[in-house]
Amino acid sequence: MTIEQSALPFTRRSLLAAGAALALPLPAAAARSPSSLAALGAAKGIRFGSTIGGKTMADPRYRQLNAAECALIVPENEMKWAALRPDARHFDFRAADRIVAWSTANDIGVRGHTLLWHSERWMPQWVADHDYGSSPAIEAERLLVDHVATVAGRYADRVDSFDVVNEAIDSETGKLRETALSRHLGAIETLELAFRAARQAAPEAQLVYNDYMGWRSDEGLHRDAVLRLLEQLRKRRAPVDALGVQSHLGSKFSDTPTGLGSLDETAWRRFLDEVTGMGFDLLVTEMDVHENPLPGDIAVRDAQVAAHARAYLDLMLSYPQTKTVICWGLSDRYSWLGDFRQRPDGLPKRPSPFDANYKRKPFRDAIAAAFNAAAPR
Ligand code: 9MR
Repeated sequence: MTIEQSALPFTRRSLLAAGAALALPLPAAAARSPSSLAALGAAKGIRFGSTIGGKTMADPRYRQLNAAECALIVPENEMKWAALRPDARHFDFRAADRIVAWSTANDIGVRGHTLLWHSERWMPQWVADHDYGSSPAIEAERLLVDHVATVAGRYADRVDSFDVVNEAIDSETGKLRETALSRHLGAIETLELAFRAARQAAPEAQLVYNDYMGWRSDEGLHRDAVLRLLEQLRKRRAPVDALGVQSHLGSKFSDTPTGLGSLDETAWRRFLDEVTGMGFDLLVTEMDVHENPLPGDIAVRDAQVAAHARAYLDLMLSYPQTKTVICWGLSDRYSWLGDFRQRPDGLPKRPSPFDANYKRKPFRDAIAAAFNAAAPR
């Protein structure tokens, strides 16, 4: 197995060479019709996108759907440490390169996710087991800065927005998580370092803090903690441009058809007002609707998912700072939610804008309608 170790930036030419292995290209610009979500969003200054990678990258119909609807893609897993870093010395860029090459050939933008997932659980085990030596802070800093500089530098030509840090807060306690890196560097220092290294490696890119705080009433602790974190990062002059609002909507807790949870729109607007008041842009980075607590009947369920998504997008797009909307997958066939806490009635999940056979659902039309109703930005 060859492992790509080069830290050199990836040129367009090598990207295209890497993409030649796939049946490429689709005439994507032509494939995106004026009624595509990409075009409807673009008419208002909004970039619409979704994830690709793994099984979805291997499915030609999914790739085609993606190219037809999206102006932007995010590798679902392929730019995470767990995918790029077999160990402390090597990088394996093959899967990420294929996605970037495909997006280039199809005239689709790319977001990077994520330069640091600040959660021990989602980092490769070797990061915890690593020998940090007699000057552990220096070694932790070297490891982190080397990773961020190498990955952000490699893709700086093609990726104009990075989730630099993902999910740094424990939503149960509101505290910053502790990781192998932060044990040596300090938590806020670790995050600040990641942002500084990203700015240096990709000076033109939008740098984003990405998290899953949302508009449900039970998410107040998480919202407050995110605000405190953003304030701290601002105070330290860390180069953070925007907040990524993941937008995994719905409730994962209810096993009865009780609806999508109790919302606190006032608190949510207050939160967004504070974030934008500090000068941050907003992105919807991972939208889907976890519909376990909705009735099984497909027409009823799809209509409620769509209504929920529409209300949410109308609110988010009422902020001119929201210029990117990304779904975490386009088709029910592949959603991560399919593997996550089955519905109590055992029916297949329907959290995405297209069904398992790539047929558009009311959720897809709700996104289109929200774009049509949005003010230009
Ligand atoms: O959808 C992703 C799933 O395939 C991975 O197994 C998982 C762990 O890497 O991450 C999922 O994506 C997550 C994203 O990276 C961060 N926010 C929550 C997403 C859904 O769990």
